[in-house]
Amino acid sequence: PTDDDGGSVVLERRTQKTKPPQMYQVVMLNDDYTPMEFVVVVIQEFFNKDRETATQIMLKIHLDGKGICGVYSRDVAATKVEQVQEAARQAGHPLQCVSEPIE
Ligand code: NFA
Repeated sequence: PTDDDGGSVVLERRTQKTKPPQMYQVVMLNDDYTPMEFVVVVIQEFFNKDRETATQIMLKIHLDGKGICGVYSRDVAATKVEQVQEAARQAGHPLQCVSEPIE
């Protein structure tokens, strides 16, 4: 019996292996027809905001033409966009939102 480890070598990892994922903001767009109340409910429901925060975001979109509802990984952002589009379609409103990479 010796102290020999059989020659295996394990190098210490001194740098991070993975970079954080690219993040995507979900941007909602203003239109002239979707009711403000519908937008507030959608933002509360799909972006997990309280009513006060959802109202502030809705008003920002209404006044500026667009606004960020949240920031997520690519897949989650794409799902949020689909959920909003489906809810708007079902309700017969033209509400639109898009996902775009940040930085
Ligand atoms: N501009 C819409 C209205 O006056 C409200 C709205 C806000 C629509 C945010 C879409 C996004 N009824």
